[in-house]
Amino acid sequence: MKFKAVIFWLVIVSINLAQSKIIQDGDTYYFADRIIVKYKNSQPSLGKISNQFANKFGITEETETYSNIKDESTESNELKKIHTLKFSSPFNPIYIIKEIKKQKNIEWAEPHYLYELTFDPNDQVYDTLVTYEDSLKMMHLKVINAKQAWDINQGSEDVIIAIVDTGIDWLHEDLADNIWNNPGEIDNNGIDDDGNGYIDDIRGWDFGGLSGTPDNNPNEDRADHGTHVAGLASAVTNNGIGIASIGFNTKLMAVKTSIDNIRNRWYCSYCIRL
Ligand SMILES: [Ca+2]
Ligand SMILES: [Ca+2]
Ligand SMILES: [Ca+2]
Ligand SMILES: [Ca+2]
Repeated sequence: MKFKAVIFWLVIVSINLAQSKIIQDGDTYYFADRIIVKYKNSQPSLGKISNQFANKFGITEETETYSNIKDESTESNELKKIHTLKFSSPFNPIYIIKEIKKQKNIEWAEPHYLYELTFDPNDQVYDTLVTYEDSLKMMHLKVINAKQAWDINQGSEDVIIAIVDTGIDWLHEDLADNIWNNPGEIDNNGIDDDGNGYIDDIRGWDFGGLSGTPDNNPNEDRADHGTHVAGLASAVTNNGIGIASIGFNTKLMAVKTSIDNIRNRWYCSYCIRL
């Protein structure tokens, strides 16, 4: 049997995580000293596994994998059948899994996999968090688990986010590369080239204008709100400066709905309250 076990022995990477060794098999990582099992029946216990098996593999600890579940729904009761088994023997978990599946009460068994988070932006504020104020600036990313989401999706240039606000400073060093440019419009020729009803709308539109008259320049008249919101949505990220943003590969369209130098009042195409 020992010779058979050698077949399943993979290189144990000499890294420790909370004093547990991790096995690397190609791009896959899993704990070397534990497996996850699901029992077929309820109220599982170590006694459901034969003593011979437990002794052979040195099973030392068994815990409910989802121990914080309190309700008695059908789904929860199924999750309660999932347990983590720790063992002290040097066998590879893959081999133990193969053997434990022969136990009649085991529905399935698999390694305790580890998933590596690969993206960690280097933006100055995100990376250093040297001050309390910096940590507040980036707290929203932690609250929404942005780091985990970035490993799945970081936004797309095909997505254009219209920031309907007080305009955007599109020359801002942490925004400029993500500002949308209207591909159907030729700048400053006095012609509505794309026929959308707006002349020379290169980066968006200013519905408020200087004094209530719309214009084609939705630049924020003063650093206030719209530029901030644009940065939260799609500041250039992993560029070593400024902040990290949520969907940083998306493009930003400036739709200014405020009148220059007026705040705390609102304006729209149909109504003005000043
Ligand atoms: Ca146009
Ligand atoms: Ca034009
Ligand atoms: Ca303007
Ligand atoms: Ca940045």
